[in-house]
Amino acid sequence: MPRVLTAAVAQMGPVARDESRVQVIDRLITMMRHAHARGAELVVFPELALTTFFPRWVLDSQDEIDSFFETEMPSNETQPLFEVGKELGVGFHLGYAEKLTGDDGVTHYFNTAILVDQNGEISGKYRKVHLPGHAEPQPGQPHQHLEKRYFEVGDLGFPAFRSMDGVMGMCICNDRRWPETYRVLGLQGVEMVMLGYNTPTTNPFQETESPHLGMFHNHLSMQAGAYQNGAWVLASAKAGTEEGVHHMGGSCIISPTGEMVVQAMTEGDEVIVAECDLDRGKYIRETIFNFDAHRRIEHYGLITERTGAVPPPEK
Ligand code: CDT
Repeated sequence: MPRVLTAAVAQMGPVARDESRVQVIDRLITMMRHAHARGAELVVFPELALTTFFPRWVLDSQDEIDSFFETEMPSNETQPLFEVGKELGVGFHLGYAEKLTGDDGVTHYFNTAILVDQNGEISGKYRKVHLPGHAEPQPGQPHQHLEKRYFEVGDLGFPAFRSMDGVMGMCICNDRRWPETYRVLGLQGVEMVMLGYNTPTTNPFQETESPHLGMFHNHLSMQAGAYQNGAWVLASAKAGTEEGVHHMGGSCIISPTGEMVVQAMTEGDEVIVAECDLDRGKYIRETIFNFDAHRRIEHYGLITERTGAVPPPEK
């Protein structure tokens, strides 16, 4: 039985600071309906899809910070997206800021993504591990990137799980640049990796890099991750100029061969669709990247607890 999942990536244009959840959910539902009309059974929405990318600001009021977070999923405002998904038989990936209070009474804040199946049930959750930027504001910068201030490092690892007849995994934005992300999922046999991103076109903390490399590195990382683990990668940007900061588009669907199957052409709300054969990467995982047959972790050298780069001593 062929396992072909027709999947869409729904790129978003900017979300304004004063845009309500209801307005954003309306945009997502419109794109979900377009995706369904083109045969999609799954739609991938971006990182922090429900609000503007608030970590660009130093926010002092806890009430204001909390206003960007969801305390339940679905909530009154997000419920319609779950209902339309169920009615149409379309699953979806959604990134959002999550606030929860643990059994210990401590409040936690995560940059989170969920996968919702075609019955409107949450079938997987991931919390971002690689949080870029800083905890403290950086002086003299045109905008900040304070993910380390507003979020904790995710506590769920990189779980692969079964949903929609496939082995699914998720990561979020900066995670896509790290080979470990895909390999940890690949070691669990992942067949499809979904992710969202908010990537400023110019990184003020990386001024030695010419801007054209931004899109190259975006796609390079994901195409390598796809090929080296024989998995589909579906990536959804929040793009365009949001509250004065320009973010790259380039949302795409990449096959397990590492090939770019389809790519967004705009920096606005845009739906792209591909037929994803979940068995397409099987030959890769059984031949060139057959981990059991060829991976030689015991020969990779000494693995230490050190965290920084330590070059060998000079002769
Ligand atoms: N959202 C996110 O993770 N963005 C980062 C850019 C950080 S620039 C300090 C990314 O890797 O795309």
